[in-house]
Amino acid sequence: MASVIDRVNAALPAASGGTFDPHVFAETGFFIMRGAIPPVVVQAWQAAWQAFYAEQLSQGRDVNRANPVSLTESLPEPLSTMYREPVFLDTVRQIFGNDIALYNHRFVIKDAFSPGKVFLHQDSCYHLGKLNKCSVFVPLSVANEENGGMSFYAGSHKMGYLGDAGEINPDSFDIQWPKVTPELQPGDFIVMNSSLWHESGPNRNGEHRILADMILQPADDPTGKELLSGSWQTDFFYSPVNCIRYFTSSRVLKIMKYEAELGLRKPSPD
Ligand SMILES: O=C(O)CCC(=O)C(=O)O
Ligand SMILES: [Fe+2]
Repeated sequence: MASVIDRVNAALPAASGGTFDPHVFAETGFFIMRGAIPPVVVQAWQAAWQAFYAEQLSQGRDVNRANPVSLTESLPEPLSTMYREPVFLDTVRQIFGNDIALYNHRFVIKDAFSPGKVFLHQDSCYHLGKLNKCSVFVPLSVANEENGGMSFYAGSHKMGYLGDAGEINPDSFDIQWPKVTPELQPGDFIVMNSSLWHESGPNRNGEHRILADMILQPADDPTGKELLSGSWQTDFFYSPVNCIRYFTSSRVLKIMKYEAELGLRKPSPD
């Protein structure tokens, strides 16, 4: 019988194209949709980004110290509602069925203020609610090896949640998942299982790498923010924001307590 790595390698050449294949996605944990967004739509998003960047970001911005690539400034229309574009929902319906909600929408960018690498990780350990989620990454620039494009460890989502949050050491496992760094053009997008291991190198050529990252999930998850397709399948909700408040004691609260005791942090959460 073929090994899981043989199956992942066999599926990889089919993980990119004009038609989404949910069986390939289940093997590889990601799928690259090529030229799938209508050009007029992408051009409107690019123009909105350029105006927003020139007016509000180019002179300096509030870089998130915990994750520099994650933009903190709030997005203007139409960038703030990109996730409503039908092609994303038509694609994700093939994974989740018809009832789909938004978990989060943000931009992850590499410009002069955040040119650095992003260490190898999976996103599931940072999410609240159910684990059945995926990211849709939408490039508004070219994204490749030279400007800090993302790499994916094909099949690694099959390992599930690894028990902690942080930088994964791929050499600590017997199994070695194939790493791919696809070049993306505006008009393409990538669907990624939130448990898939991914990373990105530094921006070496200075060409801005601009990606939207919308996280979608089935509408039965009580952390849903906005219904995007079908109907809600939950009658209660809670916020995924500032999750330390949900704990009387936790790993993060302990670190904060120890840092305060060492004089490294103000006693109250900042
Ligand atoms: O921007 C990148 O290259 C990756 C960002 C990412 O994976 C994250 O913030 O979770
Ligand atoms: Fe990530």
